[in-house]
Amino acid sequence: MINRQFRQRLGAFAAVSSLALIAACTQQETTNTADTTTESSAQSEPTVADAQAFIEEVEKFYREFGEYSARVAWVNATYINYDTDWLNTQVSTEGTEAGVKFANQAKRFNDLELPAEMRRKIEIIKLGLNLPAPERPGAAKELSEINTRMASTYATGKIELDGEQVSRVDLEEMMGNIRDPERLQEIWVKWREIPVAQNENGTTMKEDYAAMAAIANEGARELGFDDVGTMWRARYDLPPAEFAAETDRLWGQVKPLYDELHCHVRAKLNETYGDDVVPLDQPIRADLLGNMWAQSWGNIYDLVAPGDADPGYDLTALLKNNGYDAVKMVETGEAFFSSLGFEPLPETFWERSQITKPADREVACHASAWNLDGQDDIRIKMCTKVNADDFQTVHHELGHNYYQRAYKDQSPIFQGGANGGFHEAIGDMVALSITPDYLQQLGLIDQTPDASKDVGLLMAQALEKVAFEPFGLLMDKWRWQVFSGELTPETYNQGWWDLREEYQGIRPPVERSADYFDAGGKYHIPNNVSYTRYFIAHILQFQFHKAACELAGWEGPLHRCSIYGSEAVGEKFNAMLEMGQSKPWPEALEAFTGTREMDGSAMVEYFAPLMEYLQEQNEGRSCGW
Ligand code: X8Z
Ligand code: ZN
Repeated sequence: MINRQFRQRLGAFAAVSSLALIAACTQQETTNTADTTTESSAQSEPTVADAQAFIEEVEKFYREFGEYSARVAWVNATYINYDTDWLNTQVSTEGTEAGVKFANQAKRFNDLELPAEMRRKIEIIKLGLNLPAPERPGAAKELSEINTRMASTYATGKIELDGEQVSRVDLEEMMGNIRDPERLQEIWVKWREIPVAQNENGTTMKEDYAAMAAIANEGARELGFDDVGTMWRARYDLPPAEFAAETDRLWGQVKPLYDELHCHVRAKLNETYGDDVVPLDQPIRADLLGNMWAQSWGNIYDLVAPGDADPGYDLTALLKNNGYDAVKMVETGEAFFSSLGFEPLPETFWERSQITKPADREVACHASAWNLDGQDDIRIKMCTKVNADDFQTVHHELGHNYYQRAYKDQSPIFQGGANGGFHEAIGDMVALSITPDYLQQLGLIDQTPDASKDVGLLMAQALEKVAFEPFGLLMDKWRWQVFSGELTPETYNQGWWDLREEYQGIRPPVERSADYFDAGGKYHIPNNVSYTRYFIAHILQFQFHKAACELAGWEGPLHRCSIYGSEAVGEKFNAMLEMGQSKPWPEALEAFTGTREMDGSAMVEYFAPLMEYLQEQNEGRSCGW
């Protein structure tokens, strides 16, 4: 959830201007300068020294008040109530106002020739806000109120099952374990009532979302972008249209693998549930794939396992039977990073993280990683359960924390991932090394399965990683359409299901009317976290893994490679991490992998033995939907 932190770091800017007289003067002064520049060319041309002074002012705000806003956001996310929502709205309003002001001021330097590093800082400042507000009075506050309300509605959402209120983390677990289609459908449908239920403000998340899109678009246009979607796509060191084409190119590389997986999974589900529930010529019912959003399918491994190639262990059971609790899961993740040569996590990580769900208050359970002071106050916030999914997520979140700490000496403007996909790929890349050999080293299994079990190992992995890609792509395709105006509140839901069918080949278990807002049932929509980052991360993590395995001297198949214990990999990895976003991402990619292109072929290579198996299995089946 890096993006939210970035927003909150911006949220800190304006706090200074409202706190100190000197800062208020600064604010006034800079506002005047910006106004005069746009209104009249009589103002003297800005110089490199002016740009330097401006950058230093922005950096000072980041440093001094990033911490303040991050601490408010942390308290809000780990103790949701009326007051912390109020505080968060306040800080976020101030941050948005300051971010808009700085983005506008940065435009003064558009035509000025600047050294590359300064030019990059100016461009990042212009793109700094996740959701810009227009400058008209009250707009930033309204936007912040809407966003806090949507985040709270999602985080505190519960449904009634058999007379009991059940929260999302428990529902997620149920979607993974239950095999009764009627029960799955019940949970699936009830969860999607939340985005259309009236909140205490008398609105629904769907209405709030439409209002958010209108205000943020107005803000984006004032900053010179077509809409918010264009602004989000502009963060990848490429023209926005080229970036969209780049994601389509990457999808084209892995789609053949997805299509084979889809065909096989549908056939196996048909064996379990029969023709009525899983017709062989239709998209797959979204509630049967072991996940609330059908985004990754690892939980139905047992239904699709290749009988003669099953590796014979279940990571969830291994963790449970070996006395792992949430803290031990995190310690195990830390030990992996330590084996690569990274410093241990600070004491404060253990004191201040939220590792399990507190019993007595509302919290945002969606996992995230934070750096509260831009230095060493790193933490995770999870509601960890002892299972394979959360073991993966622990590594994912720690990846964020180690990245944050690696780039802490960069200018605060450069404290971010080389692109959003890099930030999401670090921990996942490490988790690709949770191989049978590694589990044996941990003492979780006695013997490693032989090569005849590779297809089973790869199937489990593909259900997580390959199944994810079309979802990873369509989340923002949908938002790009919303922000561009191609979709309106009347067509939000139809547009959502059109994309779900086109890319994922899934369908809702029951007909969904235009009144619903099914996209809103996924965390990143009410929380405005862009999602293409995860699509990119799934490509990058295999590229990183391949480069790391080569560096470690591994000669076997990629899926059996574990970089555990390789300090040589750690050193080179760190060289990429400590760059933060100080250079265009191709340079960071090159520093670690030797190539400047994102490329799905490492993922395709990783799964090649499974592809062969799937093609054999699918022979004679009619695939597609
Ligand atoms: O949101 C996350 C992380 C936090 S950045 C837990 N992920 C996406 C999701 O849960 O939908 C990781 C995988 C995709
Ligand atoms: Zn993440």
